[in-house]
Amino acid sequence: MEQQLTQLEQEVLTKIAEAADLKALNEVRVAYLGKKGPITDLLKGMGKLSAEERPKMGALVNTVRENVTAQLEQKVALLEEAAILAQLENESIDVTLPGAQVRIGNRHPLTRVVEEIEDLFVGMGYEIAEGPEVERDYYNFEALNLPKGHPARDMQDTFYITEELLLRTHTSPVQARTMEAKKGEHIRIICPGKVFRRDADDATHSHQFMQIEGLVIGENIRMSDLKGTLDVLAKKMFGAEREIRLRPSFFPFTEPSVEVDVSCHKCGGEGCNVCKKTGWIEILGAGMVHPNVLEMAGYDSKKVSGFAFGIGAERIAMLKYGVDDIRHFYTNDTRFLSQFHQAEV
Ligand code: FA5
Repeated sequence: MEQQLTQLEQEVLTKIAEAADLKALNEVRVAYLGKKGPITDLLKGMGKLSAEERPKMGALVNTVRENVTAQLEQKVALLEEAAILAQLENESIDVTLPGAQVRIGNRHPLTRVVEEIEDLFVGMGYEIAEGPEVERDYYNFEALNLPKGHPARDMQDTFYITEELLLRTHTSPVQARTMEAKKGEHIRIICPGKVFRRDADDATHSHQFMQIEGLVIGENIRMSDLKGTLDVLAKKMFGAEREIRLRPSFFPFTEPSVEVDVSCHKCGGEGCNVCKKTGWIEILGAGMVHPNVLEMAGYDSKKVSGFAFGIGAERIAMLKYGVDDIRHFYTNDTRFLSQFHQAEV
């Protein structure tokens, strides 16, 4: 029996040495040390031995089992280490290889225009205001002197959510909201934001676009203040040599109302394809806040006056960067957007 045991030990140790991976090693463990393995069988057969032989053989079987177990564990450790080394080898990187190019984004041209205008006005003491894009009919129209059924509403048809709730057609409702909130205090705000109209998309129109509203309310605010402010804006956005021109216009919420043109930055006023040979380019609508609008918001129109303007942000960006189609701003074409990268860095 002793000889049988020694033979068995040799056999297992060879199998352990030969096992090439953890799976094979486990199979050896199950085959030799398992409940149905030969070592267990030997232990079971001990009953047939004499009383003197039994402890001797018992000790021997245990020694063999311990030795086999120790060898197995050692081999498991070896195989695990080899597996880790192989994995490290596979995953090793050559740090001297050139890295993958990381593409750095840049601000959208509209964001740049908006931020530039915000900076300019904040520097002149204006605060930045915000208003909801889903707006009440009251603020978008009625509080701006555009009662229900007013014909001027046709110029700004929009997307209605309910009869009283709509996507705002301009940033002017923020005028009404701010006046209402400030309860008679003086105001100097600039308000950029998205607006929506039921306009057919073409090279110069989009159903969604951006406006930047300006509003100043105080004592003795005059048309000349508006003109001076817009002159600063034109020079900042298009160059120090730019002039502005005010043309009479109509908005129900301002009186008098004007359209503001800037002298063409391409031809300097001579007339070219950009200014359609007129020497001037229209950039915004503006005017003195209508007394009805002041009164509706709780201001005394005999004591205070104000001016307001609404700039089309895309219009400014198109002129400033020579973009010929407004849709470029909204199609997310990186070939278009990446052109603004150079100017950014
Ligand atoms: C207004 O929206 C007035 N709220 C502006 C205003 C504010 C006047 C304060 C007086 C006082 P208007 O509809 O003209 O005005 O639009 C202003 C600017 O928005 C236009 O000059 C134009 O640049 C831009 N705009 C208008 N419709 C579109 C459109 N569909 N797509 C792109 N830009 C547009």
